[in-house]
Amino acid sequence: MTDRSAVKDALRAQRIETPSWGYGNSGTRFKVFAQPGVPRDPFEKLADAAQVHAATGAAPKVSLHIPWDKVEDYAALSAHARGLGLEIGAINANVFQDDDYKLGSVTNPDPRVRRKAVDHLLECVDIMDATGSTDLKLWFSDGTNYPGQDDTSTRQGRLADALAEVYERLGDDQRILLEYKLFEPAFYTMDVPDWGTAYAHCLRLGPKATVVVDTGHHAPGTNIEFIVAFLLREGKLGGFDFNSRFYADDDLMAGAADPFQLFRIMHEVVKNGGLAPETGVAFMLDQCHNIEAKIPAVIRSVMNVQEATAKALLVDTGALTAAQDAGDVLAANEVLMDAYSTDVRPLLAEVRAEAGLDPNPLAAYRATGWADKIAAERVGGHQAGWGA
Ligand code: LRH
Ligand code: MN
Repeated sequence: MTDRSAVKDALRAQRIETPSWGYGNSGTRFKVFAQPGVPRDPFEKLADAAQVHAATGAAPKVSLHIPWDKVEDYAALSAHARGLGLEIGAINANVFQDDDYKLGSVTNPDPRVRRKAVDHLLECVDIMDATGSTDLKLWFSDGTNYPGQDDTSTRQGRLADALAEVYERLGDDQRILLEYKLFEPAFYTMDVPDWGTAYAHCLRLGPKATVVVDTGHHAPGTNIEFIVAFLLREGKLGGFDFNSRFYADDDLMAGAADPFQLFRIMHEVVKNGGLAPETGVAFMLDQCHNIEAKIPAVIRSVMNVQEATAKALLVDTGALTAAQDAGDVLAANEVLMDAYSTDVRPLLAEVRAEAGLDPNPLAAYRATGWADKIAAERVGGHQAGWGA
């Protein structure tokens, strides 16, 4: 697809969902560093997300995390979002921070704890009804630390029962986005450790259950773009949690640690029709900005996804297919590397300028003085964070 105007149309239409928790304080088990001006509530998080959308024109949706974004009136929060030109995106359930969940949430040996966990998932569907969100994102920290600690098949049965009950509750336009993770916080088994397990559960559930690929949740060296191509072909890719990492679930800015991997992923997305809105792939960021300024970090991440997408859209698919069919290994690789080696920043600057945006979103944000404004205004109160 090297038709320049079609490439620009696709880039203009791209939408990236930002995480409410990306605007709050976060860290590691060693330290959470506070920053001046950090939001104290979901309303302020949305105000910061609106700055990202104003600067990039490509981030009108914000994912929420419950209870980190718990409010009295979710309809009011949704109206506040609309007032800022935003929309509430995925609702992330949280069954990983309660003392009751030490031995698991929906897979816990104790039926009282399983009931509590499922009730929270159902509460998140109620919140989706109130905010107009269509996506229930489920990540389970459930797992074991030692061989023999619990029975894997029994836990899979408990997981399947819980998912089936939640699936039953979904409205017609609502769906489950099931996220997998290889390890952490459990270190022997995770109950949804990989794409295969997530895919199998989603197949069993039905068409409203899809898989989320968090780019930080794989063993080092995993070919993530293979998983993406496979799930797209099966119509089971619900979305991405984009971030990047050098080692484990580092949750660094998308594309920062491995821009070539992000390009390879977006190449499979483009090639398998994943950019088309009807494919329903949610392009979400899931990151933590432990030491860097949060809003510019989110803007940079949106730009990194846009750059990877632009390079993927510039792949000469005709030449690629011809070389592949001819078995010309080097020629095929060259076609892809030509696209990857293309400096797409001028093209994206052009797309932004034609949309009436500053060609440089980071400069646009700096010019607003928002960082100083919130540092001066947001004094007192309790800065938002993971509350772990
Ligand atoms: C788990 C995860 C999940 C979110 C959390 C913030 O590691 O990727 O998507 O609930 O991060
Ligand atoms: Mn994630």
